[in-house]
Amino acid sequence: MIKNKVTLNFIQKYTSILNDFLKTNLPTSITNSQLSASMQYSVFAGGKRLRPLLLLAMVKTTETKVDLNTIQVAASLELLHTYSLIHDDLPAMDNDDLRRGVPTNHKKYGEALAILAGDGLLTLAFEWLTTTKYNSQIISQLTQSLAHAAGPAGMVAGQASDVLGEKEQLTFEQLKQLHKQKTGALITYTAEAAGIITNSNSETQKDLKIFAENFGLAFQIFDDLEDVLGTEKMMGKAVHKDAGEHKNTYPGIRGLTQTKRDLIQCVTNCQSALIRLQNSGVSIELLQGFLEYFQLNEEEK
Ligand code: GRG
Repeated sequence: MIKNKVTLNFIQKYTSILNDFLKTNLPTSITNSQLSASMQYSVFAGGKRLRPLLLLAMVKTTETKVDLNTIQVAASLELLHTYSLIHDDLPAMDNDDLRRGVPTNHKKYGEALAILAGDGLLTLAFEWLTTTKYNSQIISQLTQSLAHAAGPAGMVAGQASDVLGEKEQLTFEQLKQLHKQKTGALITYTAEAAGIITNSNSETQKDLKIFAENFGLAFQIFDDLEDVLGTEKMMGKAVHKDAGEHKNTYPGIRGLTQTKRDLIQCVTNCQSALIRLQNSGVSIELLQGFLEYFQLNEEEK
């Protein structure tokens, strides 16, 4: 999928560092053994670690060293992301049996424990975020930014619009807003967090944010496209589900051809933000490699 050597090496190195951090610190943070098994099941179910990796890549791009505190902030984001997936899969929400090719949390541990595993991961994310050795101003800014991104003006609002909008046809603008909140907010947080940690100037922070906002939208558009074009084997989860459930999706509202154009536009916007960053003197190769994620294979084009 991704061929850029700089990005590939970075992903390999930091996925391993993130996984080690999670393996060391997650079990010791939970006191109930069944809850622990349920939380660990989803955290170690084979996620790509995309959000923490993006956060670390942005820190690196601004030529700031990634240290253990940065890893802890990145890992806390993965906990929060995992909570959102567990709750999203529940019968009351998307009612999914498979995620990442294995049974969803509630299928394996039951609904009660799945809800609690999500609650545990959400709250632990903030515990980890607030116990780094960054100074109190950075911690306070990171906490506010993550709470805003994940909460009722961000991801939770997007999920509410999704669940409530299922029975009606959304307009394109409503769909874009839904995606911006549901999937985009956490990805945009990666840029905000990197800006806070590195104390970057306002132009750099602005361009990182434009990159992340467009990356987030591209990510959701790509997921919608794969749901139409991909196979269950490729995706590790049920596909063609959105259309079957009359969900509001990019292909459903925009049509396939325009959806592919929308994806290309988002990637172009990401590239323009990177060029501006490059003009300010930083190397953009690492972040450029992440854009290769959005390549459709030959049959899908
Ligand atoms: C339950 C409050 C609440 C929110 C759920 C993000 C979300 C909100 C639901 C996920 C819906 C979904 C499947 C969107 C498609 C894009 C997406 C977020 C996919 C999952 O993220 P990946 O691909 O997952 O990064 P991995 O498995 O790699 O961790």
